[in-house]
Amino acid sequence: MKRMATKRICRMLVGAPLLLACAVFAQAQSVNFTDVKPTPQQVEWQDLEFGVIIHFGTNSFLNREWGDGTADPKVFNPAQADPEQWVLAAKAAGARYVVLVAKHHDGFCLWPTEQTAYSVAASPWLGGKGDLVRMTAEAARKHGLRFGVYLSPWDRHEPRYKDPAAYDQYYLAELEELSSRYGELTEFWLDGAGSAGHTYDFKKIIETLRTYQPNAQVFADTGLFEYGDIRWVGNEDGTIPYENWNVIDRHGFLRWRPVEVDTPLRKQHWFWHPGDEASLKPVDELMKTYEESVGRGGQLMLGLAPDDRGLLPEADVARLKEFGAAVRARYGANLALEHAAADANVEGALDGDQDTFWSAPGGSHSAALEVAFARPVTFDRVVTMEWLNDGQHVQKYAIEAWEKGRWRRVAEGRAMGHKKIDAFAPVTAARVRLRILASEGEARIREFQLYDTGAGR
Ligand code: FUL
Repeated sequence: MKRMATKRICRMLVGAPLLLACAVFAQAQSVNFTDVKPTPQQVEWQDLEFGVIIHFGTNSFLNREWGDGTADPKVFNPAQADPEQWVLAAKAAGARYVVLVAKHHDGFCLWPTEQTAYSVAASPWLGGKGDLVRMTAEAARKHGLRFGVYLSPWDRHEPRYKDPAAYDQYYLAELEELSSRYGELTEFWLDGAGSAGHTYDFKKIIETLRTYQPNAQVFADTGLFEYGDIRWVGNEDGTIPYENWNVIDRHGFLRWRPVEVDTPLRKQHWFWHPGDEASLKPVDELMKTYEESVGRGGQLMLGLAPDDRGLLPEADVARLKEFGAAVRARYGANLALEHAAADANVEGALDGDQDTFWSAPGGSHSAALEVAFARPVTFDRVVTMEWLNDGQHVQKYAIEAWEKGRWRRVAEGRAMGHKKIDAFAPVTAARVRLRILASEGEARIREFQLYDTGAGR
């Protein structure tokens, strides 16, 4: 808006020297972080909250994490490869999308690409007729999950890798296959590992992807930041440091770059390794990861690894199911739904419907959203969700409970964003309020939810 106004003023002014003045004037206008808004695709992607990334390939047969590109394709021979089993296990955990590593750093392709012989087509699996990208995409869609791919730029097999221009052509042709043959890609993972010192034509890569997949969200780590729509958190521990803001500054430009945190289900390992069951993360740890990723307004990407049969191990499947059940047990029964009558505006935050929201008075910088109950309720968690379509507005907030004739603060925070989980010792009250202590532009709250999780009791 501000920029359009500047243009209009500049058009009214005549004369070349004034061009400079216009440029300075435009520069001088500060852009606040709340002026930066997400794209509709970013908003939609943020609503997915939780996805899985699947690593499977020759490494799964050779007890390796980073293959060196010399593995014989003949080692890839899973007797029971079943992407539907992977997808169902992910769904039971609550995941809403699946990213398949179509090519890892070893260069082995999980689809029968026309660009190299180093693929499933050269393996004995299904007589060389198999296509794991297709099978996984179809399984995901069949069960209502979105699909995406990881195509490693770093390639330790392909001889053309030594010649950046020739390798770009190779990578672009692979990308064209992936983005034109398998339906909609929700996420495209651009991994930076191993690529230091190599030059890629990332501009062309993104251009090619966008030709076929205008809505795909490009995941990129900080080194490739300008090509991404979403950013890597910077660790693989499953934690998003708080505070987490969606708008970050890069070289003086503010950009909406929501964060994704990737962490494997088995500690340290993205691929399956034999005898590694002890590294399967316990439910408590997964819950902590969930609360420190989704609960801090970011995206959780959990790594799953089929074994040398091509199946997720039974223990992993069971753990995913337990984890999904634990999240539902904690965050399935929203006590705010039992509130006493509220006006239509407040109702927007209490109705459990993420498509409606409470709006603080227009232009306000502070406000309160109060909820009353017919009888006192006991709760130890509050989940708040900000309506982000118009930007991230809430800069400081508090949760307060009415106790013994006064408001007591039980939690406070700064960034709220897509979803914020606040935990505290159990509180029993018949009135609870969310106080917006500072917002740039009026606060809009999609959900204000209360839970009694019993955690730590
Ligand atoms: C990293 C890779 O080096 C790991 O092997 C794994 O694929 C992880 C998801 O991304 O950068």
